[in-house]
Amino acid sequence: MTDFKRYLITAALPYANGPIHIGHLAGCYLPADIYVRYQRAKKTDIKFICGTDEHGVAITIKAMKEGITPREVVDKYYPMIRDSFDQMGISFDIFSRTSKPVHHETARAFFKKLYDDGQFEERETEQFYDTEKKLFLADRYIIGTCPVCGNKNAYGDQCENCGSSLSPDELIDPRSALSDSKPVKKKTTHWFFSLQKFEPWLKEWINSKKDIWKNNVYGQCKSWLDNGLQSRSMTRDGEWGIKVPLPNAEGKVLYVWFDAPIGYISATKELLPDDWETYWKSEDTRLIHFIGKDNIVFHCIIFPAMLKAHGGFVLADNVPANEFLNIESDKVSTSRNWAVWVHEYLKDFPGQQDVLRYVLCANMPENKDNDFTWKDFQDRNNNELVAILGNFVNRTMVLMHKLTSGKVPFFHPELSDEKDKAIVTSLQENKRKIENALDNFHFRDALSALMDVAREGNKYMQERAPWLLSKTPEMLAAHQKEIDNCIHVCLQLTANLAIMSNPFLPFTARKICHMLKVVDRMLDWENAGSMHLVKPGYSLRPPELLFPKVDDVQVKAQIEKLEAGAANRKTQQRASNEKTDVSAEPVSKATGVGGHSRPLDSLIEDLKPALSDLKPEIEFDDFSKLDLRVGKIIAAEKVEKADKLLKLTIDIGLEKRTVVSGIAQHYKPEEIIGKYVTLVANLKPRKMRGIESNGMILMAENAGKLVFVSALNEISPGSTVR
Ligand code: B3M
Ligand code: ZN
Repeated sequence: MTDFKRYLITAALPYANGPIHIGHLAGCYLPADIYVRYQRAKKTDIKFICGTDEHGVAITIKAMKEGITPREVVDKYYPMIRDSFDQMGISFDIFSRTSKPVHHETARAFFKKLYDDGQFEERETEQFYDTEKKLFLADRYIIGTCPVCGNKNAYGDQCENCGSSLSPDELIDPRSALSDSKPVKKKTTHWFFSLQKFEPWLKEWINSKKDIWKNNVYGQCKSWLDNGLQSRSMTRDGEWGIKVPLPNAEGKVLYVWFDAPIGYISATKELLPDDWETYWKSEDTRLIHFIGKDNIVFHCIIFPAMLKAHGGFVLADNVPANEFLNIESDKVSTSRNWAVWVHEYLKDFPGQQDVLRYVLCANMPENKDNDFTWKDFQDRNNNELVAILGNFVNRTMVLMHKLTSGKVPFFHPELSDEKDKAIVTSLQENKRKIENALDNFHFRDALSALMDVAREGNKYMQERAPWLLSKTPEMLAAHQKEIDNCIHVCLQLTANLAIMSNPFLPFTARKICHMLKVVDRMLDWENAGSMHLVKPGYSLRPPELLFPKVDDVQVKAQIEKLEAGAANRKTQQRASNEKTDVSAEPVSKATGVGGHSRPLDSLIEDLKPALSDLKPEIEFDDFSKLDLRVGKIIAAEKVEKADKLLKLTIDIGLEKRTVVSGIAQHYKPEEIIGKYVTLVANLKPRKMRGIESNGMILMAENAGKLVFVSALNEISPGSTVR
């Protein structure tokens, strides 16, 4: 086995045609980040490379959909994607873009080298062409009747009804997915890379990975190789992309899957202009590609063959691809808007990045597709992060402030017993378990060993029960040394938890360091397992809350948001289908970077919620009949046997009104006292559940959640609204 001197870690380059969702995180970026943070803590020489994939049909089609240029598409999504990763703590050393000049140059030079070495065959072929959109159509964008089962909406590469794999020529009545027009056959010339030339070498190379790579990855490669490899065209017709560096190649660009993986090399060049070759061209570099399962063939067969053909580059040592993450038991689909978007999560759960990191790691689809549900999110937060990890750290800190005057107590070895020994043994065992699991890309096992450290800590504290020894000042004085020992041990465990949680929960690790008044350097992995991390006699900061509880209202709001988003998409799709009759746009196929169906879904993807239909026009007089007033809620209570209703008392200056309002599923009575509202004050009184309601408050609906319509500044109750 090679003794590696440095690591080069790549994470799949997401298409810059939409935001990132949690499927992407769980599939590829989170495992990569955990791995990299762990290696950095071990002082491994490591670079973590990523960026956006900004070429290809996925971008062109998104541009067509939005009525903007491809450049505008990538300029819109690049910062969004970059910021989502950044805020989630995905700690790339560089997050570049394939539209940068350094990449264009690198990819063109790579192509040219292969061309000069005779690796391409120039071939004229006939391809389907959309005369309306003036585009050659990729197989996936041709739709027609399946010759096998008669499904009218089969794709040019596959029928999703019967599973047959097809070629566009086999479709009956083919039509363009982009314009619905009948495509024509047109001649075009392309450059084909003879993959089959590399078949014997690939077979041997992949075979050497048999016992090292994950089964799913090795299995896919093997079946590709068993089916025999064919030449693949490495160029496309089009304007958006990297121009083919040949004199007779007007209107031709590099195939996106040719240029994208070279993006890893160009981004490294951008990061290390003088040193990138050390990383890419030394045998003792360990190259690891983190990807989602639908990118396996590109990273394990085509890119290695390209690198081999070029010569001089290292090849992937491992490609720990993950499977897909489903949401609430349903496949992620950006076209149906069935997704949890990272930028929205960050808004809805500010400061709670580690909760998402934790839940996604705990459910990581390592060997099979897995499911994310909001209920599980709540349970894992409340029952694991809050109840086990947060609770241990919090109790330790509180006890230290109460029983050892806010200082790290000394340890009195003469009172040490078996329990103290056992806790250290188990700490070190769990440390080894984490290392072993992370070294083998078993992230879930690693996380569960981390939680075992906190579990053991809670057990130790519970057995020592210092609170029982300190009921009176006399007792405290008598037992001070035992209490000191317990708190000392728990503080050392807390410091260990910071070190060991750092790869998974980097925000939490830093909060713990802050409380313990230690510098981030303590997080170096070599410190893990030590019981001498915080120094006796030092005074520490007050405890900070690590994980707030997630309540039912939040969970319900998220589920409603998901469902409302999906429903909005449906209405919109229906409306747009009626207009343009594009009844058969390709929907989801397998996904990109561990999510689902990025390029294809994006055909009909549009994240803006549909505007509901406007009501018919009214006269000003109709409007002026309304007496709208600013009011302030001064009391609120549940209405018995009516789970939707709250009885509110509203101060409108001159008087206090009783209003019954249907907001009980959105707000608890105690959280709305003092809120300013807009009241329709002259609405005819109405009895609900025996209570007379005098008016109605205005609410706006936002993705299923009701919010109060109120003036931005607090103004006196009774003010009129005009
Ligand atoms: N952009 C595919 C995807 O998002 C692609 C990955 C490129 S990695 C070099 O599915
Ligand atoms: Zn079929």
